[in-house]
Amino acid sequence: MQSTSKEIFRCSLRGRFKKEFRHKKNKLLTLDVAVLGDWVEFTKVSDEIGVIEEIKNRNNYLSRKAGKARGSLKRGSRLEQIIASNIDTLFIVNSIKSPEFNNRFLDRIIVAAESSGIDIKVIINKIDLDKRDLSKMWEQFYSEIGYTVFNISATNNIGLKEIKKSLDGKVSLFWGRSGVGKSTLLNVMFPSLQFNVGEISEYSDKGTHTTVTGEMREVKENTYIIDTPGIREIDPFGIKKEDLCHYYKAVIPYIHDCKFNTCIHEHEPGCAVVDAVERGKISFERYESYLNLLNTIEDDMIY
Ligand SMILES: Nc1nc2c(ncn2[C@@H]2O[C@H](COP(=O)(O)OP(=O)(O)O)[C@@H](O)[C@H]2O)c(=O)[nH]1
Ligand SMILES: [Mg+2]
Ligand SMILES: [Zn+2]
Repeated sequence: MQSTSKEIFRCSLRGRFKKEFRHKKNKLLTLDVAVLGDWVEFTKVSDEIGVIEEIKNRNNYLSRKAGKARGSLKRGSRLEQIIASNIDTLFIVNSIKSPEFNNRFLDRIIVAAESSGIDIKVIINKIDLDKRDLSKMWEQFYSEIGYTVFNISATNNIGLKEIKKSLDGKVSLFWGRSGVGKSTLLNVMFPSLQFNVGEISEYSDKGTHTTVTGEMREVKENTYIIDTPGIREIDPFGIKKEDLCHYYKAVIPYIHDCKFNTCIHEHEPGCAVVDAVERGKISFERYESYLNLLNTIEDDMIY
């Protein structure tokens, strides 16, 4: 919902949308018709209520596979859950400790965002807990691949100015696991936000899904931020095995030199990627991350 005059309307959808949106082009069924970040046309019903008439085309959107429990159609099929649309920058928020830095998790988010063509920046929070300077090592690792990395401590207000500077005039989405400090970081940069801190989201105690909708706020003229509930797992949606390499920046320069154009860079003969790993041109860590994700795609046949 968005009106230029900054009034807030609670909108419902015209019924026809539900049918129209069921079949997306190359993808499976999606969970949501209108999503956070969408620009819409709506008719005013009252001062607070409206009906959405049109959803504008999305410049991009970030999604993942929805949890298996919800809305499964067939065995093995997974719905697409859109986190938000029309995003200028995705800040992937991690912490170096509590919870422990998890580069595999980060890589999965990177793949999801790269496949959507979204600009990515990496945040490593809680450096006040980093006794062994691991955050520096990871900063270097991800910088070398080509991502901007911010090492910060939200509670100690270290490194936040740099992040704040890069938000102007944009829609920025903050995404990452539960407890890494997304809400804290946003509250420290913009005290008026008052996002809840320390909330365990995504699953209730019984293990069922709770709402996973984020929240968009305008923090300055034309500057929007989206806080999201923490996530526990992320499987990028709709990525085929043969396409995965396109979302690994470090691997891309080599993929056209493979002997077979069907190469998925696993153990095919004449694979230029494997060769580059052996020659130290691609870090083994990066390659292992690639293989790790490749293996999880194997099980999802339906697109
Ligand atoms: N030590 C430390 N704790 C932090 C930092 N940033 C956030 N926290 C704590 O981490 C917990 C989770 O923060 P929260 O913002 O709710 O995380 P979210 O789930 O990603 O939104 C809270 O107890 C915060 O006080 C930090 O820089 N250092
Ligand atoms: Mg939060
Ligand atoms: Zn190859």
